[in-house]
Amino acid sequence: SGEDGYRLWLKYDELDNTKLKKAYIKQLSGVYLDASSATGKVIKQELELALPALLGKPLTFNTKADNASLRIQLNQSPSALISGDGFSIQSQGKHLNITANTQVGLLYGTFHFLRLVQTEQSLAKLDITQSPKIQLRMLNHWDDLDRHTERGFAGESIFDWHKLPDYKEQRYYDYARANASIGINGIVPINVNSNALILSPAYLQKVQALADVFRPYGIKVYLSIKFSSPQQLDGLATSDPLDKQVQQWWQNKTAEIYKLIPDFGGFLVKANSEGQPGPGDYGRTHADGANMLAKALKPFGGNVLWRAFVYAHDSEHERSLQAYTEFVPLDGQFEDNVSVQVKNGPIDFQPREPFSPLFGAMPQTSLAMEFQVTQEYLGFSTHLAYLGTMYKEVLDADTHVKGTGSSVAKVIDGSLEGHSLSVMAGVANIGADRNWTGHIFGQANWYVLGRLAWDHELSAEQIAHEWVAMTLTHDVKSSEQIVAMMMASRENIVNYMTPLGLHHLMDTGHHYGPGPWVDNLGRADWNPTYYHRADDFGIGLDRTSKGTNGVSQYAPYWQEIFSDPAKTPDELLLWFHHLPWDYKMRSGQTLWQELVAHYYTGAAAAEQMQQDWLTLKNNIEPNQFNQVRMALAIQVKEAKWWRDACVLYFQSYSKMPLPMGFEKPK
Ligand code: GCW
Repeated sequence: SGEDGYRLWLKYDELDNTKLKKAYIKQLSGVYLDASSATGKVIKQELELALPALLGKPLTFNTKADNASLRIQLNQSPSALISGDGFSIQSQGKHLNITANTQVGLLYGTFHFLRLVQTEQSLAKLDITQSPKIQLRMLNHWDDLDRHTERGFAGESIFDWHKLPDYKEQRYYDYARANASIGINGIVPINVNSNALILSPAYLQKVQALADVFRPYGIKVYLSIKFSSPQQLDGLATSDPLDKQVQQWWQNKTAEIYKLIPDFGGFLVKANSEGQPGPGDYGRTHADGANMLAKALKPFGGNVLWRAFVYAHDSEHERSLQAYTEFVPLDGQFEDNVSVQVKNGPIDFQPREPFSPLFGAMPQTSLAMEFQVTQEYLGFSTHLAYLGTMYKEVLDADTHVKGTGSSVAKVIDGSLEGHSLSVMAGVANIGADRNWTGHIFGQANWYVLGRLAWDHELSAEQIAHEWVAMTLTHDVKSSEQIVAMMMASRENIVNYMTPLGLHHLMDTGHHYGPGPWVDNLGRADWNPTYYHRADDFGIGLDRTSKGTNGVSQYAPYWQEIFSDPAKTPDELLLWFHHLPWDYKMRSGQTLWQELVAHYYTGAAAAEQMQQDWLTLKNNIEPNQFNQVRMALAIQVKEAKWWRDACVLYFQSYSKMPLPMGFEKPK
């Protein structure tokens, strides 16, 4: 059918379950909604697009609520059972009522209702009430103004700044629909390695045009800003956050923005990290910088998202320690409209890292979660990695800072310390490719990010099932097979890239493919050898008190576990310990044997995934089938490349034979 993935999970192909379709048609004989608001119009459009297509029958709109079977209406007085843009979907006799306290809540309720139809759920006796667990659910694009996308593997940026503000691509609307359907309500269209130009009057008009497109979908625009903008744009002598003129400049600029965009979301800032300017240039702290912006935004209701991804060029601290050492002393100093945005792990979006020790360590500060959706270190858009399992692993991790049950999710959603500002952000994997994400399965990572930001208690598996049903197939056996593939996919990659807690073995700069031997880069902590420390004795980075003492940044509960190789979970063993090649593992095998086994298991699993996919040929649309088939062929080849490169390289230190059962790499 030429399906190329453009329609994402909003395909709305006619249901082939005729019995169910008949039941739906009966239950959905007429729709009542008030489409007078901009969001109301969007709801109506979506229903007009979706229901006739799904049901193969034109849709009737009723002018009176009494006659309609599906009724979409604001609560007459706000319901206390719902918070924010939450919604209810309830059966009432022959009616199905979608209610909310806000227009955007109605839009979310409508998308949830459509999801029930798309995933072929019964519409009888519904009693659903949902509110978002996290307030700001965001996508961060690392897109430059010239449409280059940093760490983007799906074509150039979807944002065409040249043609804005006058030319508004259909793609912007479809992007907004997709985001609204999963509850994403904030986007940052430009890179954190920012460009001061974005705050110039000409560009602000372009931003305004985007904000106008997104508003009816409940999506606010935020901007990454360059901390040196006052100097770069208007020739001020300094950008020192304690300078009165600089503060005034930001206040004026903020007022200028809100004149154009009354619901502007705020600023995202990467400061004093990887060459970006920041308050540190003037001997000021991150809190000084963030608070200056926060004060400018506060009168308008805007927020500052201040990133904790810092590692100073002159620091003596091991890189994974630096965010904590710089930020924890500032706890309590940030304005209440600031959230400190922390990457999920202490280094940089590796296939597996422990949770960042910052989570739980700044009780007086709102902490935002930054996940990476784009697969910078996970095989770009050619390797199939469903990241739902990884996000869940981090969200469910127990920090133990306030005893058992102090999960990272509770830190993020504000419930652990009583913060009202809560944020989850994903670094987008979206580009101008026809299928948006390069790999069809990359769409699932965009999807799961939004779904978990809405409700982090959903399981990765349940979300995968939804996505498969809406995107690929309703065939029960096939879906189960695909979901199983997805659920195992990230661990497979960990196995053939960085098993047992290894990390940062990727080749330099691009981060694609193996480079464990690289040891000649300008900074010690850019070199893979710095992290794996393979030598004649053994392998791994000692982060106990005898080593870098990274363990000291965790709660006592984890310190005890991570300090002892016998207690450290296998999957993080070499993150925390440097151990001899013949170290006895839980399995009874030596470390060397087990390391090799992981590499081989991972590569074999990639091959298995390819075999499994080929069996699905008749149940997947040919174009989607072929896209995935070709990507899997690349993945299989490259999984072996990873396996062989790493095993042979590490063998040059272990000097041990490959364990029985594993052939010599060809
Ligand atoms: O993961 C690293 C990337 C950089 C990125 C940086 C960051 C935007 O390699 O490309 O820059 O992190 O998160 O700021």
